[in-house]
Amino acid sequence: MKSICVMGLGYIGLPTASVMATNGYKVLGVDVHPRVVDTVNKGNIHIKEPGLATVVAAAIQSGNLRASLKPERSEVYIIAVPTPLSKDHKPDMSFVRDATARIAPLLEPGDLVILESTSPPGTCRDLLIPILEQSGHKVGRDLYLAHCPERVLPGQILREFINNDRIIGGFDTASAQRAREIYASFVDGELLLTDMTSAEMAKVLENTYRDVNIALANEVALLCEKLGIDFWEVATLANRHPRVNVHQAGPGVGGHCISVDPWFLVDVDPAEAQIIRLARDRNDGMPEHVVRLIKDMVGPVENAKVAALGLAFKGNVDDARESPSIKVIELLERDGFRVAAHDPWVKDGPYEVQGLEDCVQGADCVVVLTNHNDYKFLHPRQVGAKMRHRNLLDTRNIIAHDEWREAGFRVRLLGSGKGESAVETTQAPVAS
Ligand code: SAJ
Repeated sequence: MKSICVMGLGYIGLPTASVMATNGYKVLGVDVHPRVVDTVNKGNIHIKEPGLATVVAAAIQSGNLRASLKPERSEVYIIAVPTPLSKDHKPDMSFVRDATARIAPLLEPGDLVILESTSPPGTCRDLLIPILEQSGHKVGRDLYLAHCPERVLPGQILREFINNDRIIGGFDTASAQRAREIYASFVDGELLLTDMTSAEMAKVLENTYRDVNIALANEVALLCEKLGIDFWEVATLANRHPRVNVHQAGPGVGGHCISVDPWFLVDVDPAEAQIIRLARDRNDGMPEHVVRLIKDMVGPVENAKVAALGLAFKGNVDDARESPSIKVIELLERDGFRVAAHDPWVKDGPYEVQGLEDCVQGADCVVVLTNHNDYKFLHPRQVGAKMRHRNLLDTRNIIAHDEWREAGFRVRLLGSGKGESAVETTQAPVAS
């Protein structure tokens, strides 16, 4: 099989299309946004991801990758479009439905359709098959179908794309084998074969596992604040147990995956999915807690200003989708604070960013919301010189607190009840 049509040229579709093109496949990348299609056809990229620009440029130069607004006849179709949530936390499958409907008329016997988008368990069976079979061809008899969920970490997509083990869930064994052949040509990790619905569930479970564990970390962090002890120290100690992996507390869970996928399981059966639901609520409540900590530090100051450092949902990426930072800023503004934001990565985010100096100018509190590496190297004296009051709230435990205290800052660390007289804390190992 040599020709592949990839539906969706986003964080997953674009790396997928370009890596496949550099591995000898003839790839057509399809996107509904003309700007994306133009950018890719020029060998450029519209998202920031280390190493991606080089691969896309090479793929276009090789002549194996083209982008278009419309799908064309191919032997393999890969669907890599978003699966967001609607307002009431229900899975919004409209992008998957549309992409499937657009390829259905092109299908011929022997074709393989692969769903890569993270989807609620049952999607291939209940949503894709009926649409694909409108072509007049039957899955299992004429068509092959598989769910091969992506598992890559934003910021390390290309490395993980090649190295991670990959789940291949087939409609039947023949479908799984066909899909395996495609991925075997560029994946170094193991290819794990199963059925479609198990693959869907395994992928959603991975992110739910992480969400529930982050919620546990956040909950214990709040308890530590109450007890006057330090979560980060406690987590480091607990993690010395060989079978324990306490995750990191923080301002909440963002991104397009971990804060979204658990709802797919709540949707299956809200009465059963109790722990999953509670974990979502705990993590979604963290921005409120951050605002409480800020208010506590700043006190009653006229026209108070907060400098919010970091809009991205996690360190060293340019993605502010579902970012807890945005929620913190909205809550602060709701409560009458002036807020200025800084982010060295996010350029076209949902909130305007300023240079660091303008951001901290006249501020009454600096709050570190994202664990960008840049923030580890801030100069507290330079920052402090611009501020009205020297307050620092670190929600990620990435700041050298003693240096900031020496520069005259009152420092608070989310999850630590040790307050300003805190003894040195040890950095908890990053849960990755
Ligand atoms: N976070 C914490 N504490 C932690 C770990 C993360 O508060 O201990 C926060 C982060 O700051 C961020 C959010 O959680 O706001 C999610 O970040 P992440 O790095 O854990 O995950 P994502 O959303 O970038 O990528 C995840 C990955 N899934 C897992 O690690 C199980 C990735 O492999 C998936 O491919 C991706 O979701 C996806 O697309 O599903």
